[in-house]
Amino acid sequence: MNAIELIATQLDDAARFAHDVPQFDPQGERSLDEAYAIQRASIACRLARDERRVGVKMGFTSRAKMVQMGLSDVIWGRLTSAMQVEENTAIDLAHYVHPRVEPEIAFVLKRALNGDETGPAALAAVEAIAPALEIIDSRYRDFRFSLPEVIADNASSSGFVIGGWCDPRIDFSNLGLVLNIDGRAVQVGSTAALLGHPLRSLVAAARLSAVAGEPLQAGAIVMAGGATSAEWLKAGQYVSVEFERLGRAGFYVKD
Ligand code: OOG
Ligand code: MG
Repeated sequence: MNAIELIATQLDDAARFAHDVPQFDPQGERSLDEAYAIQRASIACRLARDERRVGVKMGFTSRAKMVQMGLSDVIWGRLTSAMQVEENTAIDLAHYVHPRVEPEIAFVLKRALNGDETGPAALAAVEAIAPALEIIDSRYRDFRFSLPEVIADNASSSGFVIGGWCDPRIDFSNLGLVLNIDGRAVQVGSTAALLGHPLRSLVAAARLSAVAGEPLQAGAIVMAGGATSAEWLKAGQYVSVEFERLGRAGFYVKD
């Protein structure tokens, strides 16, 4: 096993058995190519266990998230079938290290996308958009990481919840949203926080996926990135996001 496969396996084990691992590159000295190679190898372990690739998640597409985590490059990760959490079901904290939740918008494609799409061309390939929640769970101790480390760790991707799909012809450039925990508003934001327009996140997802040799296909889900800071999850909570015009998505955390 080479160094990339070794780190990939450690991160895969950490995600699978819900334990943390020490940082392997706290100063962020590894190249981003190497970091994405670790990510690819770690996702390959999941695919070998019969999970399917279902799409892509974008990270650090809003200022709120960049500031919260202290990093400013847009990153991406791979979504697999096992990460999807059905709406209004309960997750069990035993399966996570130290999860957080953040409000996102999700796209599903009806056509494949190349790496050099314009915003309008990317929009024409969108089947539907939906209110969504991402459950992020860094595998590193204390949720602390450098840029190559978070990339290697699949951009902290852990789970995603998608609400009802909506017509993408709705103007979703600046829709208000509220993240609620147990009925209390804990974060308020707008879809405009995502690179000024969530479509820019989709265009970036198409570009980065194509560069990686895995262009986005019809049916792919794209999570556009957290519009606000993330909140810690605790036992017994009910978490929901409410979007202007798009509706809501929610899930429970087991007691
Ligand atoms: C990294 C993942 C960032 C987002 O939506 O910006 C991300 C993290 O915050 O742990 O998912
Ligand atoms: Mg996110």
